Amino acid sequence: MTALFAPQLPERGAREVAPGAVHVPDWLTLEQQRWITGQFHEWVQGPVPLRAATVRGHEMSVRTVCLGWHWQPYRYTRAATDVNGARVLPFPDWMIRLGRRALEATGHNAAAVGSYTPDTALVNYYDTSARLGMHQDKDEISRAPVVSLSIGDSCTFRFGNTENRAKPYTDLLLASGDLFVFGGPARLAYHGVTRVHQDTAPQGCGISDGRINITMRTTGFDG
Ligand code: MD6
Ligand code: FE
Repeated sequence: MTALFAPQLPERGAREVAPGAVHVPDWLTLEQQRWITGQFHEWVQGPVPLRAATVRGHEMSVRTVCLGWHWQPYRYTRAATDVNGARVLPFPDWMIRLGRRALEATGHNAAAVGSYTPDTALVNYYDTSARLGMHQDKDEISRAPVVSLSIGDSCTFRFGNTENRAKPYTDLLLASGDLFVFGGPARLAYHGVTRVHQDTAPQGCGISDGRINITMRTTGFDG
């Protein structure tokens, strides 16, 4: 692979945390954050509600609503057969465009940007006590980058290695409006959320309590 930043200049403030993993603080404006939060309030109206998935007998503290494809441990389906059986909302076109801009902002080349067609979004809601254990995102067939957007309270995000949940890892703050992209050699890195920082959501982001995180992905599935 050629250097990630070779073909074009990354956004100001972009930081490559590890090869293929790029953090862009303050990528979304407050107005964009507010608009996306408005969409979130519509998505949770259904047909599939926010729900805490059960993983190996334990309910997750994070609650999720999906677009395009429904994620359930550890597979994707069109219908939320582990919730209420309803088909999830379609993946919105604006999110494909936003995903492409996210790849552009993190130094991906024009071919990667133009062909990026995410088809699922996992939209997570964290209250201030929610956590997300170290995991790999590997239920997708495609290894196209994962684009992550954060809105609301900031969190401590633990970005690890591709071998196991243990060290070495890097803890960083993901704040409201931040972009994080996992691609290339970082695509299968372990990562998690160790804590959410209460009362840190900026005025005007659309949410005053808790944290919204959107990860868009390409499943690689048809139909
Ligand atoms: C979160 N994010 O930030 C959870 N996965 O709340 C993820 O699990 C994640 O941020 C893959 C790539 C980026 C992410
Ligand atoms: Fe993940």
